[in-house]
Amino acid sequence: MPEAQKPRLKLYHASPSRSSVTLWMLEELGEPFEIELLSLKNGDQRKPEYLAVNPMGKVPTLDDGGTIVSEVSAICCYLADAYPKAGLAPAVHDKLRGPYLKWLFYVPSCVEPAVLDKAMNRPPPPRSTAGWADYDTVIEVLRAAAAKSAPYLLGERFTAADVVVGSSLRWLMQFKLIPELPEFVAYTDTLKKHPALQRQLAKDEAYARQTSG
Ligand SMILES: N[C@@H](CCC(=O)N[C@@H](CS)C(=O)NCC(=O)O)C(=O)O
Repeated sequence: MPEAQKPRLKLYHASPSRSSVTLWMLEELGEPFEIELLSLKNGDQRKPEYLAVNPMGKVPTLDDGGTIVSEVSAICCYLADAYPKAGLAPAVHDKLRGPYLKWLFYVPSCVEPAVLDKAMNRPPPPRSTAGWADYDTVIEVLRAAAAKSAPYLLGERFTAADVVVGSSLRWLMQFKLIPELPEFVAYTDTLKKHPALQRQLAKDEAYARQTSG
């Protein structure tokens, strides 16, 4: 594609992976974007050219016209703020901004480490030292949020927080890392009706085929 016609947004992506959350986010955003597909199996994420954009050697990474952002929740937060037309983030002084940010970052800060503690059968660190609570508490907080969703975490307003929390719940239930509680199933079933999520799932299936060989 000639340089002048290239979209501003580029996602360094691997499928299936946590990067799929940001692919869904881009689909919700409705802006043109391109994908640079990495094969984790082939170790593309550890090649010098990729380490230059993300020294952690992890996907995803977003390049927005030269602004580089990594970390799933940071990318979703960035996109929602940088492209406000899509209405995926409450404004800074909106009352919903606080809970929005909390849910956006609850997944990497609390859900991931607590679920990993349990999945790896490792004793959780002492409560007062760890930045997350024990697995049961973390899951109960999520369950209560899903039970209150109407139909989204912030009520009628769909936001980037639903992209992050919803993706995490779907993925964790699929891999049996959290129980299929009726509250989680009802909430994620609502999200599955989003055409943007359906587009992400279809694209990821095709990308996974391309890089599985
Ligand atoms: N904290 C990172 C985690 C990203 C991550 O763990 N990505 C995995 C795929 S799910 C990865 O790139 N793994 C490849 C590797 O570690 O070599 C984020 O939120 O973006």
